[in-house]
Amino acid sequence: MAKGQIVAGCLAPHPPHLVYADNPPQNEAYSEGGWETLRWGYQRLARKLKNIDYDAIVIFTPHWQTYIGTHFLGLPEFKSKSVDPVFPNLFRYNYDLQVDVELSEAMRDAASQEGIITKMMTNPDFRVDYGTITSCHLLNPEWDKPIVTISSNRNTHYYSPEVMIEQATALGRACAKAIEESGKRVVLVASHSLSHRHFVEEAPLPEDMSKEHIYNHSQYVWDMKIVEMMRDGKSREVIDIMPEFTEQTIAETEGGGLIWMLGAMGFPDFPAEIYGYQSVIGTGNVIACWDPNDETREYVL
Ligand code: 2X7
Ligand code: FE2
Repeated sequence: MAKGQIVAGCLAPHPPHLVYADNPPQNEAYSEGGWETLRWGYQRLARKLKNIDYDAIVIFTPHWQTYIGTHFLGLPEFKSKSVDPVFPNLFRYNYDLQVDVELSEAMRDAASQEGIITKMMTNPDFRVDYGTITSCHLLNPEWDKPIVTISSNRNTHYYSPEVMIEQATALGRACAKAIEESGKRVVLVASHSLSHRHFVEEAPLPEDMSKEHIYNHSQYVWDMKIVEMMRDGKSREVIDIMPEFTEQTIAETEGGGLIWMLGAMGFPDFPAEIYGYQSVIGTGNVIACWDPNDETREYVL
């Protein structure tokens, strides 16, 4: 059997506003559009993924928060309605998704061997979080690949950003080992924004783009610094400054997704493809992809 491999790693932000703006049949809310820079960037990345041969998407989300250990989806199908607790007016999404349980269990076993506390989610009534749904919907609107969701255990808050870096790197290493042994070709997804200060009052029309802008200039400068390092292939340096970045901009990197993904990919030193940057209710969001294949890696933006 050929060794399995990670065929792409995506940083895929999940503001539910992007699904709302797209008006897919699964979502109950109706919009007049909005946030096109991010949505068009997602469409371009989705087209790229269509041309890659892969078996499953493995996604790490900060909106499935587990305080004791790391949990993995553990049933072949989850079907329900995902409602954003903060934006139920925008996101009430009916999903019916397939899970690669074999891969999920293999990653869980490998993580356990690294000393990480783990658990499989086998409650059929479990509601999959909106982070998973939003990023997966935008990367693969056809939902024609099985997924695995990995929860975020709250090391940054429970201990410190440094402990999160250690633990999420170990988890990434374990997942990479399991993927290699599985013989499968896998797309990794870190589902989160960058800077995360945001407005607390919604515009009367949420998609009114005359009201959308970054929350403050300093978090924009921080985001641009991170994006520049990604473009320059400095993924280790991104991790090195992450504790300070996370503290200064209350960044959603605190959940560990980007650390996990870059760790699984061995902290790539090739440039990330950048597909777009835009604010959503003041948060900073970049869509990026690390393509380990020198022949298909592109200079997108
Ligand atoms: O979860 C989110 C997010 N990360 C960013 C912006 C808006 C809403 O929800
Ligand atoms: Fe979020």
